[in-house]
Amino acid sequence: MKPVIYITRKIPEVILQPYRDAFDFRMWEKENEPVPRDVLLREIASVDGVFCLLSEKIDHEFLAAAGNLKVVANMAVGYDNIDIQAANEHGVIVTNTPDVLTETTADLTFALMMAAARRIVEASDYIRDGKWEYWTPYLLAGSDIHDKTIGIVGMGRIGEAVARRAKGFGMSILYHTRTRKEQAEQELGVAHRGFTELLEEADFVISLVPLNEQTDKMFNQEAFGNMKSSAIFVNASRGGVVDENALLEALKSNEIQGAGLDVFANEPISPEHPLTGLDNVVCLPHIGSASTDTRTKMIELCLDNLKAVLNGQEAITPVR
Ligand code: 8YV
Repeated sequence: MKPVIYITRKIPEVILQPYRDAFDFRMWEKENEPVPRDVLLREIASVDGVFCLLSEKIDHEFLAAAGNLKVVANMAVGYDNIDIQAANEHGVIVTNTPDVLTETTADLTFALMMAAARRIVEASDYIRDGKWEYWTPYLLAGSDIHDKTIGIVGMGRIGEAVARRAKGFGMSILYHTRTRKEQAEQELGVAHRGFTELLEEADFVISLVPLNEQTDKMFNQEAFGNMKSSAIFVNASRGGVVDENALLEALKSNEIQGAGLDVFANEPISPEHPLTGLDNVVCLPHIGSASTDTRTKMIELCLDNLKAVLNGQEAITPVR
């Protein structure tokens, strides 16, 4: 009997095909709709492995409902949807998808920063809305990126990849992490700062920290108050690291100049979300790693992790 894997969203058959010798798959067949919790809890009762997305909460309730479960492969580098301690207690191995998405997510982070700085979305809408009647000297004038200071909060793999891009743009690069990254300092010429100092000095503040107890709402009223009034805040990690009410107030009162947001505290957001109503904010639907190639690599890494663990080998990218 082959191990049974439950997949919580529709995955193209062409990707699953090479793994069909190894597994029996059960899948939630809808691409655009998350599996309802009661269906999920029922489905996992007799499976060996689960392939899930961030929208699935892997907690005590889930783990108790999954009798034979040995491994959960999360299709994301972040795993704040998973209670790792609970998984450990249940003897369930958890894997994530680092590395394969680093460059793609850094591309998007940089694009979001540039879009917010140069008002790309606003400018595109300007034409679509039929507003472009004549040219004026300061028409849709934004902020320069070259020669400015970028402050990266969270200097992991994606942070370093953003720093490499910033270097190419001639930016000064500051970073904040709890422990200094001396190798990155030498290789990329980045300079470490305390959180407050970074906020005070940076023209662009980029959040790339994972969400955990220490980072929960770390970008709060005080943090936005410490930023320059010309600062642009970019969040490409998790919405939970931001106090969204404080961000909204900072943007409305011009305490900061703009924001680029790929992530929100409660996703998905609707057009009624107050942050979507501001011209100085670019909002994206959590597409950091969303290139076709990278998403395929992420799916394959999940399947390879499931295969390794269920064959009795070490997981390729375990979370501990
Ligand atoms: C995921 C992400 O693609 O990797 C992460 O942590 O946030 C994204 O890259 C997305 O969350 C799908 O699960």
